[in-house]
Amino acid sequence: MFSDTLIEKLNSASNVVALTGAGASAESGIPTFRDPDGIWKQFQPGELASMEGFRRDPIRVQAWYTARRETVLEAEPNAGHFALVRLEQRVPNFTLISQNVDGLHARAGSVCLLELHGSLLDSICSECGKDSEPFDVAVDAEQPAKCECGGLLRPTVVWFGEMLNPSILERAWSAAAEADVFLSIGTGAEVHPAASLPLVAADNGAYVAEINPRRTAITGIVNEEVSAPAGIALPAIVNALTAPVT
Ligand code: BV8
Ligand code: ZN
Repeated sequence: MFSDTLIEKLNSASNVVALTGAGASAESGIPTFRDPDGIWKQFQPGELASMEGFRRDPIRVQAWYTARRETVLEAEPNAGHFALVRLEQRVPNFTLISQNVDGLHARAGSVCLLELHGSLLDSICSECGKDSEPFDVAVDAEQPAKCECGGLLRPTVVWFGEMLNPSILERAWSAAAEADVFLSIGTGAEVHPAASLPLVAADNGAYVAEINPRRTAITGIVNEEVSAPAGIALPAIVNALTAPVT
């Protein structure tokens, strides 16, 4: 499933970075975006995960995020999430960069976590920016959920066409540039700027391993393909590491 080289590199690494995408939550029952049964197969990204789509049909977008939040709150972190927590405890400097907005890494106990695309668990007002209780909107609702100021409530995620939080992106970029080992886990590596992070790591000499049952946009540039689900590969990789030097 994986090489001795990967284990040797992880055993001797100072800086390890993991980038996760929707595939890391697949074994928790959360649909991915671009797999055959993925979310984007039913909807166009621009329709639902963009300010234009939100303005065009706020009830539809709020109902979509309400349904996704309910799915996520019923889900549990999987063995891959927990293996990343063990890896974080095992290596000197570990940074987990996630594109996922489901909060499962935090629930599993990951500490050094950069949520590049925000979180669907929280809501804010799209006009005054005030934090709000999560909205709960059904697709047949008469009215969209609004703030006291009258502004529409939205999830605290980064939509297509929106800038990522500059300081979070900066921290992710420098972690990738300093990585000795970079693990790209469960991402199709199609969404930018996240998809550039494995390339930044590779350009700076990191050993890049991809953990994904399928090939992706970056499979051609990685040092190692671990063609297995994250929930199987990650625990096996962490179990293969030598015990930390105490
Ligand atoms: C921005 C939050 C500046 C919302 C999301 C440069 C080049 C090209 C395009 C662009 C570019 N710069 C900007 C763009 C446009 C755009 C973009 O990248 N478009 C793509 C589609 C071409 N990017 C943006 O708009 C970004 N903003 O750059 O700002 C700017 C500003 C104004 C104008 C221009 C530029 C913002 C991007 C963030 C969008 N928000 N999510 C929400 O989730 O509701 S992105 C969304 O996609 C999720 O975050 C998701 O995580 C992410 C990436 O998808 P993946 O995670 O990779 O999921 P996917 O389904 O694709 O793949 C799953 C993989 O898992 C598969 O490979 C599968 O094989 C694997 N898998 C399945 N099961 C398992 C598994 N792996 C392991 N184990 C398993 N069990
Ligand atoms: Zn408001």
